[in-house]
Amino acid sequence: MTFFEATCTAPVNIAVVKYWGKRDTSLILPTNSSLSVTLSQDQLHSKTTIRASADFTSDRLWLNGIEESIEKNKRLVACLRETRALRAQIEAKDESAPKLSGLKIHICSENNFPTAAGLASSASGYACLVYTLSKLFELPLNASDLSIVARQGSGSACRSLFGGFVAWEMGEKEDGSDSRAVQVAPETHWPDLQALICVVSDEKKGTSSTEGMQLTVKTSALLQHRIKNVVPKRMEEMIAAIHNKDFPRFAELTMQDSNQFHAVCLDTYPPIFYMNDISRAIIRIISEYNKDGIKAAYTFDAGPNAVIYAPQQNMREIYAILSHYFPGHAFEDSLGLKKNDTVHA
Ligand code: 2P0
Repeated sequence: MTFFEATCTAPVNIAVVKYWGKRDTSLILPTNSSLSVTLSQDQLHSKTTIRASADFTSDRLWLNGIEESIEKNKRLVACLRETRALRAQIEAKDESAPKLSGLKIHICSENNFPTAAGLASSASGYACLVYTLSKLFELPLNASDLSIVARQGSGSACRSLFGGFVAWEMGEKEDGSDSRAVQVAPETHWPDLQALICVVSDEKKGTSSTEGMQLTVKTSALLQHRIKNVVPKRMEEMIAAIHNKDFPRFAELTMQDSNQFHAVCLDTYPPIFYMNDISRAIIRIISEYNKDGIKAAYTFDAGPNAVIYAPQQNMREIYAILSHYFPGHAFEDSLGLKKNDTVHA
């Protein structure tokens, strides 16, 4: 059997200025810009292998070893359509280029962390899918161009095309051609910053991000205030804090943005609750720890799990404090920018 094959990995990213809301649900254009930190892919990553062959009779997909339908997944279909069209342009220009755009493909993708744990599996998954397709088809696109395709798989995926500190610029155009990810600072910029993942629950979340955010767009007046009056200035301040490696300011902005994201969820009608009692206990513990000066930042996404950002020197202490309050739980391997830990609470 003759075949063409590519295998790649892509990392998880955790937002410090959150994306929540779409102005266009099919192109996945957001209502505000966002900014995230990409974690090291040494521990948390998606890995995808894609093979194209004239012997295949249909496109097929396996996620974590289980076959899933491609046709039912409009977003995956969009990523395939876009990358095949780009490949077809190459083949039209260069007679000698192998005719890959017309071949059926088989996709195998897996995460080395629990998909249901709400740890941004769609972000690393779609970033990995699009990056692997670009390698298979030898597309002459940079990471920012590819982020436009990955965004159509899952919004947050566009930020996982880069390491380090990454902004997703919302853009203004209707066709989405300026809604893309850009690197604010590389992964080498702030090695002292670490991330601790606290797994509060590995159950699948009740309200999916995709459904939840559109209910927020429809019903929340607070979201309109956030979009217009808060995020534009916060993006600028966050970028400055990152460039200056100003941890107290970075931490304050991160916690405020997490708080406002969850306030916007509460302002949705009917309200959406992502945090639970343990999440709120973690907020109280970190707030108490920061009483005499900011030494750590918490952030929560669309689920109860916490991510704690802190300078390396504080991480052992934070780990010890959280283990004290949530004893008897398994501690998993280190993860992160240089090294993070997972606390099961
Ligand atoms: C973020 N989240 O910025 C925010 C914070 C969750 C809370 O991006 O519909 O899975 O696929 O574009 O990307 C989760 O939303 O939603 C998310 P879709 P996605 O990381």
